[in-house]
Amino acid sequence: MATRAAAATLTAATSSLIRRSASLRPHGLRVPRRLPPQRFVRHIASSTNEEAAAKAAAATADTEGPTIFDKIIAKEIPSSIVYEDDKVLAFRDINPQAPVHVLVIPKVRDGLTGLSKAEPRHVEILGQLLCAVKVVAEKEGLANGYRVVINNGPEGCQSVYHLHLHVLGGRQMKWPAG
Ligand code: DGP
Repeated sequence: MATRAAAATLTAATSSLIRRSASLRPHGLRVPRRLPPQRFVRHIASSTNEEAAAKAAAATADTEGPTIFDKIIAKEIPSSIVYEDDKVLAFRDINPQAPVHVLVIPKVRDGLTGLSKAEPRHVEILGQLLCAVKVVAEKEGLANGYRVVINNGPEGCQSVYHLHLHVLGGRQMKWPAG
């Protein structure tokens, strides 16, 4: 009996809470239903191929091991170099996402498999990479603007574990980025 009374009180309290929260919502604004965890995971997994490839790469790769960029730096495989100095190399992306798509990388990785690995000792090279981006943008004639992207980790769609800045330009960018 006592249990039934307690349950009734609880139901009444819950209904009142739901009514109150509904009245707090701005008129006409529908609050999205939260996806249960499993459906949320499936939703993420079923997105783009790039996302799946990045996740697979991160799961199977030895992110500390050499990457394709080491071969590009050593000029063992060809690339279209846009800018080079003693610390930085900039070359065209093999899979361009814009009329201009250049990757700017440190010649020595020094633990910078991704931006999340940055430490105080990397401050100088990080600044040099950004300065190189500016030079690349000027060389490529991107006077009307451009975008600089760093993908970090599986959810950032990173596929090569050697820090690199994407310089994208030559078309109107959209926001928010996908
Ligand atoms: P990310 O997904 O942010 O890790 O970007 C890696 C980029 O590297 C990707 O846009 C394609 C590019 N890439 C991969 N392999 C090569 C290559 O052999 N040559 C060149 N030029 N770019 C490459």
